[in-house]
Amino acid sequence: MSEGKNTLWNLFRERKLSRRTFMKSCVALTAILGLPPTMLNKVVEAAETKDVPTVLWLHGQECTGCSESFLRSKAPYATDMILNIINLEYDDTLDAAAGAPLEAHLDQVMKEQYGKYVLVVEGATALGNDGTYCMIAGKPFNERLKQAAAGAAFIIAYGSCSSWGGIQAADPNPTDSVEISNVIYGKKIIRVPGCPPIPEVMTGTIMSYAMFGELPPVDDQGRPKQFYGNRIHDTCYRRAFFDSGMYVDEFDDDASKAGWCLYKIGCRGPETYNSCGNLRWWNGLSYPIQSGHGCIGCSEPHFWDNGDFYTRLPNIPLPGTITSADTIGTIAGFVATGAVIAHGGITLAKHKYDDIQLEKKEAAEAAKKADEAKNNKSEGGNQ
Ligand code: FSX
Ligand code: SF4
Ligand code: F3S
Repeated sequence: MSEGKNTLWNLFRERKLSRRTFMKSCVALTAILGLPPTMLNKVVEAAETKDVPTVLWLHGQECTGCSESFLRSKAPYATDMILNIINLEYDDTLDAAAGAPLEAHLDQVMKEQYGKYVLVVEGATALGNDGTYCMIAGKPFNERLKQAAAGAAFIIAYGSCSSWGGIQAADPNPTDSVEISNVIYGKKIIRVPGCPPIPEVMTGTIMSYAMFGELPPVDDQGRPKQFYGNRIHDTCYRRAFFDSGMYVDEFDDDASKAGWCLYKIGCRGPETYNSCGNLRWWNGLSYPIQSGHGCIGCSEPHFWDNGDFYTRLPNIPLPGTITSADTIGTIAGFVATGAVIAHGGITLAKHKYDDIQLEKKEAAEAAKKADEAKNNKSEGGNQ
């Protein structure tokens, strides 16, 4: 593949896709690269002149939820990404081919594109019993992983399993499973953790390399800063309730129906770094907290072993105070919300909460009246 031949624009033309479709993909790419709209021209120029990257995608110990998440990405659509935007040469989960011919193809691409391809790895790798707990095409996955890593330009650990070991490395870790960085040396590994991760983060990382020859800036854990710079708690739309001491005490209680903060039923948002509150899933449709469940910290190292998912984090202080959420929650429980209702969002939720209480009271009164009427009637009938 020579420089400039296998460009995004050429691929679109070969597939008889219109300039309009090409431009729409460039707009989507500009957004996932986190660039302002004014940079669209630069993205278009790069898409017309730079070769699309060859990607090899390996699967180790995992549930394949990461691919499930990726396949539902909409900005850009996963089909666009796989068919038009990257040159996906191997993915043993998605490929129609299988067995020896597919493995031979992988060998060929690794040889021909040595030093140039992007390696995406889903899942952890097993060291126990000489790696035989995870076999791919008759060989320990661990061997295939090291072989593919040797010729990669860089590696993306896609998901918490390849990033941190994930569920199979959780106590008691019967297969001696480890994160991929434990067996790969001297290579740049970008971590895109989450169980599953947000697909646009990986797309953005690959395309930033493809378009501008640069990887995005990463934090000290190797995660793209742009996507892992904030806590879930910092972008949470329920945050005003946390700050005001308005908490759900148990699933399905009235506070839960009114959308209050989930901290007390185990939300780990205050200690978890990810972009769920901004990007969400399925084209921005939802994420765990929006569905009524606390964040379980799925992008953090060893989150399966970090304690019970439904026990609250201890002593998380409120912003600018030394008061913990527990203290203010207790106060709020008794004092209700004189100062609290100044906040517009809170006021609405308080009204909603009050409405629920009123409805309950009215229903109880109606039931009581109905009972009384029934009793009066039967007493009358007995006379
Ligand atoms: Fe792990 Fe991914 Fe969780 Fe599952 O590939 S990060 S168990 S969503 O599938 O590896
Ligand atoms: Fe949101 Fe959880 Fe923080 Fe509450 S504790 S504001 S639900 S992230
Ligand atoms: Fe995971 Fe928490 Fe986001 S559980 S999906 S990091 S809200």
